[in-house]
Amino acid sequence: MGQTLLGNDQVAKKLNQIRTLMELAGEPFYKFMAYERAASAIENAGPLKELIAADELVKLPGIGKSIAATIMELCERGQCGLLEELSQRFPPTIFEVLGVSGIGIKTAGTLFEQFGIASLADLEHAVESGMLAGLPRMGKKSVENIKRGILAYKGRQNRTPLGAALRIARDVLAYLKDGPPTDRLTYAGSLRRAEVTVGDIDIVCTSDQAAAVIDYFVRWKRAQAVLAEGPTKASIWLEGGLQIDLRVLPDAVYGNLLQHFTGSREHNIQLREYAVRKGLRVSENGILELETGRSITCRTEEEVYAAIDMQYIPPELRSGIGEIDVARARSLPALIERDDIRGDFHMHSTWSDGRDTLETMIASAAALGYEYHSISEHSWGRGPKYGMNPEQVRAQRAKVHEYGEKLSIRTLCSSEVDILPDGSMDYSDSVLAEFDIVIGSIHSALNQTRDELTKRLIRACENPYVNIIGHPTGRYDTFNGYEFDYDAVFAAAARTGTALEIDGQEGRLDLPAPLARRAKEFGVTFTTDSDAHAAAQLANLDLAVSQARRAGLTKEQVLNTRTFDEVKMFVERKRRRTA
Ligand code: DGT
Ligand code: CA
Ligand code: CA
Ligand code: ZN
Repeated sequence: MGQTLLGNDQVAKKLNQIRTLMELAGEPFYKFMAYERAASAIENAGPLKELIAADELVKLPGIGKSIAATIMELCERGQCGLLEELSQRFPPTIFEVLGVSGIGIKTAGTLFEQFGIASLADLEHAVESGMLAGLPRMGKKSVENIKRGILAYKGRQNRTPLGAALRIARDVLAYLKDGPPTDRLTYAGSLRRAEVTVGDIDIVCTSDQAAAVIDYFVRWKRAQAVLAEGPTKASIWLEGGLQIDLRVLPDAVYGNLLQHFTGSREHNIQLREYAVRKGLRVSENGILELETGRSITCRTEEEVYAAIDMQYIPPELRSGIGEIDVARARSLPALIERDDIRGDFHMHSTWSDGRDTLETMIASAAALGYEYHSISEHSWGRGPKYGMNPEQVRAQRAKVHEYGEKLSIRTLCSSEVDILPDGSMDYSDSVLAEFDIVIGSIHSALNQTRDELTKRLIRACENPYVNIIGHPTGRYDTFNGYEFDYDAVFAAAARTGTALEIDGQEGRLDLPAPLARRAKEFGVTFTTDSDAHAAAQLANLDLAVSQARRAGLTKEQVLNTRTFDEVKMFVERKRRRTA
């Protein structure tokens, strides 16, 4: 075979499209799930080009001859017969409809087959005309859900996920550091506030050579177009339409500049209103004392907040939802910091669906300076390819300890055990009891009713051996997560001594910060985990910490800031209490 047109991620994306369209077309479960499994295998495999060259595609989990042929076709032509055929039946805009939360694949299928609803515009029209509400089995609540889903979908359009935006921001900062001299240089805006998605990337910088910096910035090789270019600011567009704004000002106002462009808009408006009552006018150029006409410039953000007579507010808390009052009363929590983290409870190796070997994962965790960590593979219900049976669990345990000792990192033997549809666990209690710590996660039957899901999660909390509920809402990219009675589950978690995870995997960030903030009110303990499926993804724990900060969590509320012995005590306490 000659060149490959598509890489792993693109092929996986197309396989997932096939999967969705097959389900839409009414194909049986086992058939379309085969493509989902194949997509996941490709995402986690080495470069396709090499696999194909070595004729090793069929060695991947869940990939037989026919799917392998589809994958090779995709690589070679960038397209395949199967997807072309399916695309004839469904227009590409059907994915807009599928992206609206509140609409499952079944509903989308019915809406398309019977009413020709094939795009977001069609769907909006059906809602507005009242046609949707007139359909059988379409209650008021479902219509409301779909309405909200449409709004959320539109809001998400053209926004970039936090993890991806951070990588681009680091690249552009590195590029700028190599250019004309700058004093201070960082990112601001929603990215610095660690919002789950960002509209654009805002870079602020101080330099006495603004013109040269701007000129260098717009010449970045990844800029597809220059949107604006002035003496102190410029905007560029990258491939795919992501915008980067740059502002350059003198170093004396760096604090004012950074504070202004970190936002949020709501936070800044409220801050200014409060400042005006104190006789101060706040802007990106400084703080003006209205009575004297004196201008206060701030080299740091801390000075800005001090000048307005309030406690420093960390960027992650600047949402304009009451933080200004709390800062005036000097009662902000001391937020958890990345340096407080002593370990990571959630990661996978090649023993389940991870991409790197057990030894690599443990060595990489040790290299991050962690005191402890746990490898938490999937339980056997995930199927023989990804899930481990109890014998494999025991075999792995010996290896984990062996590598751990060699690398002087404490190891907790763990598992990410499926919470079955009835709330029981995918291993028996006696197998669960052998683990040092257990994560319980929902991966199947996501379409249960709210009531069933609530009971399911509460029952998992009540299991004496379940210590952490993994990615509790199941949110993933544009899927908003399954619905359950949040308060009831949070209360159960607090009552039973079960921690709730803030999963840092890029698509997840689950619990979402607003729900974590709510759970905190119930006295819940949290974990911040990477859920890494490759060594490089261990860094995703940073994203989890950023979301914990947005939720206003302190280190005391997060289990993996505690020592190894304290973690053991947390586990023991629950076993004694509920066993
Ligand atoms: P995004 O980009 O939609 O994810 O959200 P932000 O918050 O990054 O918004 P962006 O990029 O428009 O502006 C960055 C910050 O700069 C924003 O949070 C507040 C400040 N800012 C920018 N333009 C204005 C403005 O015209 N008025 C006010 N009050 N603040 C502004
Ligand atoms: Ca922005
Ligand atoms: Ca901007
Ligand atoms: Zn999981």
